[in-house]
Amino acid sequence: MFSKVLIANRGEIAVRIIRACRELGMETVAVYSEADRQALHVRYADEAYLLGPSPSRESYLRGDKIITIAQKSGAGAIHPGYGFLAERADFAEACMEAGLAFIGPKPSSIAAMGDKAVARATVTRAGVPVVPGTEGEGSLADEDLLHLAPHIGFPLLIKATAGGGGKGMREVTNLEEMPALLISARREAEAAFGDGNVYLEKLLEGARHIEFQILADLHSNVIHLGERECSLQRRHQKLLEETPSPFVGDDQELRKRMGEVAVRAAQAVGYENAGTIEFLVDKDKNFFFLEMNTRLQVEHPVTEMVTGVDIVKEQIRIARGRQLRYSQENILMNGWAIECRINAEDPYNNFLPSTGRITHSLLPTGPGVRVDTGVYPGFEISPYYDSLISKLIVWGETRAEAVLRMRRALEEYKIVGVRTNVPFHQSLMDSHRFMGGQFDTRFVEERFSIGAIEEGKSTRPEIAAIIATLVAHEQTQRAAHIIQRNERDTSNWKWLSRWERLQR
Ligand code: MV4
Repeated sequence: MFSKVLIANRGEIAVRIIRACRELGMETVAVYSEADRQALHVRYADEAYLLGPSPSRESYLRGDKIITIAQKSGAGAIHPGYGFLAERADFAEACMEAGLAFIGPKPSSIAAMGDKAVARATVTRAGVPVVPGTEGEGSLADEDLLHLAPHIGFPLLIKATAGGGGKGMREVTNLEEMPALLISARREAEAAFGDGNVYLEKLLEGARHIEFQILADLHSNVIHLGERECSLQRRHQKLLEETPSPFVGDDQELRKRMGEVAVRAAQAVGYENAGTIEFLVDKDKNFFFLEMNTRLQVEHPVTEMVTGVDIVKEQIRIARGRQLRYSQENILMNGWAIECRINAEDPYNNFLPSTGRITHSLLPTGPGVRVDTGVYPGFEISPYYDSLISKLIVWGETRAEAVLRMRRALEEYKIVGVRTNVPFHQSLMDSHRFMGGQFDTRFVEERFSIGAIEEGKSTRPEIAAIIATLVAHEQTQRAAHIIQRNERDTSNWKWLSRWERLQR
């Protein structure tokens, strides 16, 4: 049985996994690229090995090198984190062949869920509802798809079977425009995944994106840890996640039904370890399986905050053959958690990635605040990887308390040297619709404008009124004084000069 884990990842998630290993008394091995010589995960691990040049293809995607390093260092297991090699069935297989435990699901589960058409067919057989669309696992020619489309009805979506994350997805409003869209969808899918296969689904408009966290051990025990609301996205990148979903709210009956269906979907592929079932939920609370993510997810901390389960430690215990420490009845959701993804990008310039050295930073702390970060002052943000630099997670007894706590934490958070999307999140916290929990997957792109709120310093009294309403609605006086919130300058530059004066 392994007691040393190689973490095949970087950034905040590598640090998160190292922490879980440390708490379990396990040794850790980091791997890093040239751009990451000074990275936090390298400093936190017991040992660290250089993989190669900065581009992912030559470093974090080099499964062969990673397996060799694991063997050389005496690690008995590999945790892939998310992204990179996490959902590559061939890598999971290669680990097993090399005598290493892959801390994740079986290769066959990854493969079955990785092909979205196979996943649809597999869960359908298990009685899980899917969005109406093409059936079966085989690839369909354009001719067949054009014939099936009117039976499914418009508007519909062309989706890549190898896809996920919206790549190769096209909205089709009528049959006439469909041939051209099929060509461009296939071309995009071929370029992104080396597989131009597509399928069709009816477009669900105004739906919410709600996912369930699954844990499954090697002894056929499968449970869910409740849902996460993930509708706030921009270009298929999630920006904020929360649990419970304001849409599910206190409808325990809906949560129970969705949770049971999520468990059934996981069981359909003999799932082991941590995974996530994504659903689309329409305004009438009809829900449909969308896809399964066969990995630990970025947003797992919100679930940890309300359930008290350390998902990463549970993943490691599962891989060691232990029984789940919880049964479904033991899982209770307490309070509310929200996560803001802090990205090094400019929200005032089309979210353009921002690179450079972080010269100063001050992290929010205090009651109910958690920051999972992969950076520190002095670290240089390179252009090679995604722009996520940290995750700000807050917990509150109620949604109102969590929102107010997030506003407070965002105000405390100071990052100097790169631009971040902190102002975007601050605007979001000021938005009526967010406060009211009234948003769907189109909200950020179609209805939300950071500029509108930025100009509107005069909206403060209005915001105060919303908070007051929210607080009154939850029948608590707790945070009532916040409505007299000062007009404070939150500019990082002012803060920096103040900080520098104090240093002298
Ligand atoms: C959908 C959908 C509506 N109807 N499928 C987006 C990425 C991938 N995980 C699946 N996604 C969606 N699939 C049907 N049949 C809505 C989404 C979707 C979405 C679509 C456009 C813009 C933003 C979105 C955010 C979340 C989900």
